[in-house]
Amino acid sequence: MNRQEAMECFKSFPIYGITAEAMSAGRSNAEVVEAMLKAGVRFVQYREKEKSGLERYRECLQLRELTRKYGAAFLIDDFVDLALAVDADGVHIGQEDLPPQAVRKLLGPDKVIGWSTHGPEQLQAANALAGVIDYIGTGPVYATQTKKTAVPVGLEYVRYARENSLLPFTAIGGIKEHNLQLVREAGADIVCVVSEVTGAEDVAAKVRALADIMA
Ligand code: 3NM
Repeated sequence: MNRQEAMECFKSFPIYGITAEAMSAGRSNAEVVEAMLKAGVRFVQYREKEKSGLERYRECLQLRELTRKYGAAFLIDDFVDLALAVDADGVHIGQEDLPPQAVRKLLGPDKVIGWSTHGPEQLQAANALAGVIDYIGTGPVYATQTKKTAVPVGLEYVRYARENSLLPFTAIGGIKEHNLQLVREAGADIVCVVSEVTGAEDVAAKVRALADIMA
């Protein structure tokens, strides 16, 4: 799929899926991702910072095949080379990674770039890069074990993004079934819910329950 089609996937379902094998109750990323896809997730990010390059590559080949089968977009966290090698639909980068312009140069014009932002100043920088990047992450809304060093920015930043972002955004960080309604009310149309989904006993049922709250 092209960049525009991938962004249509981003907007087409309220739950953005991210892998976290260490928090997947012993299941493989492929198993968890397939359950997400069956429940309607259309935008999946591979995020595994601790594995070897070879392990990541092998796993992404498998996930690329799986996401294609379900018509879902597939993004890679951080690794531009890996994204190119497996023909992913784009890359998600953080504030400490290669700058968006450099990533765009490497990826060319037809891939999605997502950028994590953690406050108004970074959101304004993202606005200035509209066209280079396609969407932003806004978080962490709440404290999270998935990214321990990150300082929570609260619902206030979700409200700020709703009012000020020129780009589509996804709220992230510590979002659970029990606080999702508040995140939605603060203005998020799309949410990344990582450990609450990957660690759920029934991943597909959890995704459906979250999507119902967002509906
Ligand atoms: N990025 P959970 S917070 C991967 O704020 C990530 O940019 C964040 O995991 C950011 O849903 C986060 O398990 C972790 O809290 C989200």
